[in-house]
Amino acid sequence: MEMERFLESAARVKPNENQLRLLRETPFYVFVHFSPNTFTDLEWGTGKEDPAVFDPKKLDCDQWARAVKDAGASGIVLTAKHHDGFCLWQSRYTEHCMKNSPYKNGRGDVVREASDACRRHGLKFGFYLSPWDRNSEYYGTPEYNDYYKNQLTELLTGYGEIFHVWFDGACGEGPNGRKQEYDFEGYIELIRKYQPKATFFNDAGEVRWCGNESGSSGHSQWSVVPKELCFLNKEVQTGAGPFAGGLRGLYNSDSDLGTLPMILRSEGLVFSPAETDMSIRPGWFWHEHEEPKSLDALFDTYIRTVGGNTTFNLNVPPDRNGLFDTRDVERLRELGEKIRESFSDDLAADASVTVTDAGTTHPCFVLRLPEKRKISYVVLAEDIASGQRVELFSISEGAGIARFAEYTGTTIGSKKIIPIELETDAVTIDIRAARGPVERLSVELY
Ligand code: FUL
Repeated sequence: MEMERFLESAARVKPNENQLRLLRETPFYVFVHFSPNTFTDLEWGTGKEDPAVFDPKKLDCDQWARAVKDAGASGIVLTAKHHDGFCLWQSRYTEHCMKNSPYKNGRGDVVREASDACRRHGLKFGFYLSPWDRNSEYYGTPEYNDYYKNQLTELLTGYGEIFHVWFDGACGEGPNGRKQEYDFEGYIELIRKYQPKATFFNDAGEVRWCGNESGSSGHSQWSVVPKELCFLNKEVQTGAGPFAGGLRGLYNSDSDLGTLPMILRSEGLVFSPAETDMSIRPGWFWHEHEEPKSLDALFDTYIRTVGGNTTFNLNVPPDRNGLFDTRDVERLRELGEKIRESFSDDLAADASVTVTDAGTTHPCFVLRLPEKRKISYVVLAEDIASGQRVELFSISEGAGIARFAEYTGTTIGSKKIIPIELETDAVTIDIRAARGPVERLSVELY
């Protein structure tokens, strides 16, 4: 009985409005890594760079925005400050910022230009503000948290609506050799106060890291995970599992996060969807001799991430002129085209659907098409607003569950894209197990 009650509550762990908006409206966005590193050819700046090195002579954030739209993405997350501590805006709290860059004679503000361009092009805008700061003299002391909060407040209050705040968990040494204890809870309070519609990303956040930077999303990707993992997410929605107590050393790279054996041992569950971050190039920053990944690699990552119950944050770094590299712009255009082409003609729109065992934990959906068609993708989506439930499902060809399934899967969540090769006039989706009744399942066929 205890088990049943726990599963019932696990089936009802829901996203908050901001998480739901992110999953539904902005599942694909573009990270923009831009800092003195772009000019010094580094990935991690030392913090000792002369601000004068940052001089993007042809900065054009509209060019970024157009390329992002062409890719089919719907937002930008800009590195307002990376680990080197240089601020891409006119911060009142440091001289290590645009005030001392030759760009626009020290009056430039890249955050302003990027956020304005996003608005002009109907994109959402968010920012990355590195807690690790290799420049600030305060780093490693309690004053640093005030310094960080002041900067966070500048960004949260000066640039219109923010959709996503990216808190890098990296915590290295500052200029004085000390490490910092970050006051994440205080930072999060500021987001809630000034941008109540924004989500925040962190290893342990409201949106959590998928655990790698190579674009792989887990086999069983759950948005419902133990609070022990996402401890900065305070919206705990269940009591402890029936076998609580034994979970140790969870990390985002674990492949079994949120699975049944794990949640039964948790102290409580939170809704924290994963974000997959990956760069279009080997580095996060622009380096002349690096090339963008192939179209196939990017499209495949899109399928596995947006179509694997995670959001996709694809990094595209501007060059020294402040422009996206033409090679990357071309790749983004190709990617957008391929996504649009692959998912433009939903064959399920003309299908007649019958459901058996509707509203139970094991419904079966049969889609009959007017004629035989080639199917390359099955796209499934749970009604994520009411929780994530499906634990096992199969897809078979024909009307009715076949002995040999064409595909068997575990989780679905907000979107599951399944590449498949079928030529048929009927497809059966059988939900084999779920944590609670599956009232609705969206099925698209391409
Ligand atoms: C990491 C950083 O150290 C990298 O430079 C990059 O910003 C990546 C997105 O996050 O933690």
